[in-house]
Amino acid sequence: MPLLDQLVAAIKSAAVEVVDLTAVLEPSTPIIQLPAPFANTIPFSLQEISRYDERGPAWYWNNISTGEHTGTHFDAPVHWITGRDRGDVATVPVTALIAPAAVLDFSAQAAANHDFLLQVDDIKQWETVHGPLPEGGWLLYRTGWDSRSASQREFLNANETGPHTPGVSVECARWLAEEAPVIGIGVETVGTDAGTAHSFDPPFPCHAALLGAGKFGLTQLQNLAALPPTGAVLIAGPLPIVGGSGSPVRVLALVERS
Ligand code: 23J
Ligand code: MN
Repeated sequence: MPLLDQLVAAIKSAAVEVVDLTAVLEPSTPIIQLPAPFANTIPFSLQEISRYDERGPAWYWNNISTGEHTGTHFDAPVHWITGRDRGDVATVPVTALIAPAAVLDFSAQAAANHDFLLQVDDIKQWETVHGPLPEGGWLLYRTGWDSRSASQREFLNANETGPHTPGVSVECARWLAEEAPVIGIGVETVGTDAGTAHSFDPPFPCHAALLGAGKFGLTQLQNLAALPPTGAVLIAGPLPIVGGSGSPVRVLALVERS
């Protein structure tokens, strides 16, 4: 049977499961909140154009308002100053949008320490068990943070000292950018950097290093718990916004069930 017929049959029989990793978009979908004096993104919303009424008797449609970085979204290299001469979200090669994924589970560590930072040694330790990170694929960083995504307050987890959400150390961000074979990192949190990363040197190292190296970010992923450590294939569909720094994205994973 041709390969694609095999794939279609496998999806139909559930030998290949399709797992949705995307948060729904609605006005309550969590968004990042940067401190003053920085400008912030808007939440998602619908503005009704017509709904089977005098404005359009047989049709319902809306305009949408959203930030590029609202909900489950894709960070393109040009999002950060280190990637300012690199690609916008419309230039991401389609081959990057269907790619293998490794899933590294640090949900226990993140539950015990909301400021947990992934280290190079954590990844190397994982590789001794599961093999190398996938060439041309994604590192998906599971922290259990998706269980908080119904509440902006729980998701951002801020107190008087700012947000407290797990992330990546400065050294690990550089290693992912310069040495790891992956095209990007996907996280469950509101951004690829830790909640406290504004105070790191450099600030927001995941954004600075990965986007500066022409790599990508995926945020606010859900259901990573349903994926195996290796073998899943990610399908990510950011909108090709010309000049865009990112886009809301539908992310699906294909998982072979034996
Ligand atoms: C702008 C400034 C800082 C950060 C972010 C955006 C994001 O996390 C994002 O969505 O890319 S940390
Ligand atoms: Mn972003």
